Amino acid sequence: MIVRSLESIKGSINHVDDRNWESRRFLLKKDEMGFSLHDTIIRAGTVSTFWYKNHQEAVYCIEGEGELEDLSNGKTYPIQAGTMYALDGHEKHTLRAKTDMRMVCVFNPPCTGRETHDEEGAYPLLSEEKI
Ligand code: 9YT
Repeated sequence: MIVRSLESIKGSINHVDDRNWESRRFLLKKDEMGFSLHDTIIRAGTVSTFWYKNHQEAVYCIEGEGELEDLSNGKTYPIQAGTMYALDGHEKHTLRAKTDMRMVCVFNPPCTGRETHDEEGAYPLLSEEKI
């Protein structure tokens, strides 16, 4: 069994800080669960375009509000605490955060640890990396 607290992840190697967001990564590939689990804050006022070509991602918003735009068809969706979206088609998308948004994210295949977005908004498919 694996038991981890957010407090133990804050400030560790599994706390990844990027310009528009910070990600506290609870479970990674090396945990061998078949997915990774992240607690992410998207910063208020930021606009981010992501395109997970190599991953599927489900995102459950538990705090804050913003807007999601599916760039494959131009549709927009309000996102607030209690709303989930799943990128089952690897959709390129833009997230506009009105407030800080706290998101619980699951990635398949799992992230290995230190991924940040490349210039296209994707995470590379990294090989197994024991940190
Ligand atoms: C919602 C989203 O995709 N945020 C970017 C960060 C990512 N979820 C992560 O690595 O936690």
